[in-house]
Amino acid sequence: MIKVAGIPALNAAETIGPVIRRARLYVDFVIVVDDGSIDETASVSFQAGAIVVKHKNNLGYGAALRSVFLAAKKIGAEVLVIIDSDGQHNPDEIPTVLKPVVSRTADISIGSRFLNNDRKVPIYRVFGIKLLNLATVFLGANVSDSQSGFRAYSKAAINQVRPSINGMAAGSEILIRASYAGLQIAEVPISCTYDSNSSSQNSILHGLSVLRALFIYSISDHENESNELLDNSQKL
Ligand SMILES: Nc1nc2c(ncn2[C@@H]2O[C@H](COP(=O)(O)OP(=O)(O)O)[C@@H](O)[C@H]2O)c(=O)[nH]1
Ligand SMILES: [Mg+2]
Repeated sequence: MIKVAGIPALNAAETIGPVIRRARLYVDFVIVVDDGSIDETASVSFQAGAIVVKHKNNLGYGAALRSVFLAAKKIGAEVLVIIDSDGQHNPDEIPTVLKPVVSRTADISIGSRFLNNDRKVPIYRVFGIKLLNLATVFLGANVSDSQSGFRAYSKAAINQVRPSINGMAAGSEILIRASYAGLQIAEVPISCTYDSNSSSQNSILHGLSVLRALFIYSISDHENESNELLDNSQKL
């Protein structure tokens, strides 16, 4: 079974090296999508042993995920685990997150920050995440951590649920699409650390932009979507 890790990254040169090196212990290939970074993210990633896909400009987290999915498909990934570039996730938990997908009990496995008792999520974030969970549930996917970046996908999920949203709301969009496609979603407990460098944006603005994108997604017409997605991906 070909296992691949994918890391969407923006200006992560200081943190991504150890994430890649540790992730390589658990997967066959690591793909980094450097989304228009202005630092050494690409060269640090290459030196750490990753396959590097570069976007000329910053297109957003969802666009980077789309490129991860495309690259994973090209190299024949049978399972794909996505992990953040900023060191907030523990790569030693990759086997835990992969397990439901590897054992074929689910097509998507979410590493949830809300399933263990010693969670360290700051309280204002808990509020925001719960609100975004509600929006995601409302649109069809009922999970405890709709905003987690630490997830695993089966081959069916890689092929069927490529996101159309370019920004952070792509995480929710994938779950909504997966639910509609009848894919099974599982959640497993993960740890997650927080420090002053753990966020690239103000969390209130981040939350509001996700809500806004989900609202626009919910009222937009999803007919001919697969064609649009193909067009988008060719532009990358
Ligand atoms: N490719 C890409 N990755 C991004 C972008 N913004 C954030 N990320 C990555 O997505 C992950 C989560 O972003 P972060 O800002 O840390 O979110 P938070 O931890 O939920 O506040 C990190 O690994 C970032 O490097 C972006 O515009 N493009
Ligand atoms: Mg972060």
